Amino acid sequence: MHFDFHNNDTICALSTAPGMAAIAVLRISGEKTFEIVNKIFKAKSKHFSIENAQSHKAWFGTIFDGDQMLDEVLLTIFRKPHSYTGEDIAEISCHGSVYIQHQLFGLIMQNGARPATAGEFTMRGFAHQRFDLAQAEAVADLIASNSKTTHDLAIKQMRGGFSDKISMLRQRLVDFASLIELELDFAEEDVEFADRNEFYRLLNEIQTEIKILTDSFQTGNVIKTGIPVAIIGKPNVGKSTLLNAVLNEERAIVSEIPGTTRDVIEDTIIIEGYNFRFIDTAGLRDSDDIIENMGIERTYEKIKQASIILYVCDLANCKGESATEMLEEFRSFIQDDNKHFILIGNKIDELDEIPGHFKEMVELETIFVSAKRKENIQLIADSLVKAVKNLTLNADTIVSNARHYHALKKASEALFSVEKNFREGLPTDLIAIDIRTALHYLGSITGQIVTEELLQNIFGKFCIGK
Ligand SMILES: Nc1nc2c(ncn2[C@@H]2O[C@H](COP(=O)(O)OP(=O)(O)OP(=O)(O)O)[C@@H](O)[C@H]2O)c(=O)[nH]1
Ligand SMILES: [Mg+2]
Repeated sequence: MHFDFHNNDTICALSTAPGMAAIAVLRISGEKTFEIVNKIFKAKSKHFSIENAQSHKAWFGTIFDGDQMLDEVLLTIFRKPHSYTGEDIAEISCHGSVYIQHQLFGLIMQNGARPATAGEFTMRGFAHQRFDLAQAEAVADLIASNSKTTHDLAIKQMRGGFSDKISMLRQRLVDFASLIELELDFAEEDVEFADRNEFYRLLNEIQTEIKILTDSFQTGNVIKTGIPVAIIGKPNVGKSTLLNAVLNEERAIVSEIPGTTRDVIEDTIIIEGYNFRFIDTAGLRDSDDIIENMGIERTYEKIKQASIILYVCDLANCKGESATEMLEEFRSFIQDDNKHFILIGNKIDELDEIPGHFKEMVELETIFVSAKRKENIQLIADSLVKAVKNLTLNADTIVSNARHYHALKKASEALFSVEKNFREGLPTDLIAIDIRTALHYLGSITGQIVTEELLQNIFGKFCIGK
């Protein structure tokens, strides 16, 4: 695959999913687009001519292969530079028969186009500065998004909020770097154009911004893979029953024997558009069983990774000492500020009323349910959705792309050494190298600096036809 920005080929691909459908869309982009269309498309309207037809308008007509009519289609044209690729584009919506798709594609090839490679349309849009690299990547994320949260992330990034932020940081650094480079030009005269204190302030500000962004990566990642919700508690309290109730399927084995779940069981489910990953764990207790202990160890690992913890207790067996012990264990977990805790009082079906000591715990979010009878499960769902809204609303920009995250980390490391070297009085030319490194990494996010390898990596993952 080549990413030759100067290639003038006219490219074509099926932009809708392959296979039979009501309609299919073939997209053509490049210099010969209208010439090709002119040879195969005959508009219904007598006033239509490809030279004069208005951009961003659709035209009804017929596709001919010589004298043979292939299909009745709708042709939409976009004139450069106001198109997705920045080139002349034609989109032909034909009937979605596999035969028609195939014949039409062949016809376009015969008349001078070649098949587009994966992501080539988007790559051309990037080459013609219709959007930057982070925005192009957001297009791929948008297509891949399958829940409200991943969709929200992609839309935000596509609109460029993140790109603006990075470009702004980089521009300020560029301004400063040019002063430093100026000093290098006057090396013999030992002058300082760049005010060091102001520079430290600038470095600080940039580092703070980068830290906010890199910290948000955890949230971004969580949103992409599903918000991890760990179900924890003592053995036999009904954790697996609760998992099954939430998923609405018999996913985990349930039994009256304490220590039934030994390995971690995970499954994802979308609630109100949010992707949650539920994790059922081994009950927490002191055990002599090696396997069970391994499970308990894994449980602690999962607790660390989870964003939300559902601590389940068995209300029917939670009186006196065991209640105190349980509450202590629960309180020891909620020391962690980064997690959202919800106490689940299970097995309400076995009680006439909620025990008093739980009512006193009102400062903690507590939900009373019967996992077995699937009572009040909706309250848990509501509460989870509320918690996620808080999680995502707090951050205006969330980094969800691993490439961006690593570039930010690298930029931050370089800036760290810039400051250190400045303070230690190292020569300016050495410092300039680190500044250039930081600029390089910041620039690689939005695509101000690209390599062929990087482009290949990014666009190669796109669908063909996008
Ligand atoms: N009455 C009643 N029994 C329940 C409820 N939820 C679970 N149980 C019962 O409690 C027992 C233990 O349920 P599990 O879901 O296996 O409990 P667990 O917490 O996963 O247990 P371990 O995997 O051993 O840690 C089973 O006999 C369930 O039928 C409930 O809401 N009401
Ligand atoms: Mg279990």
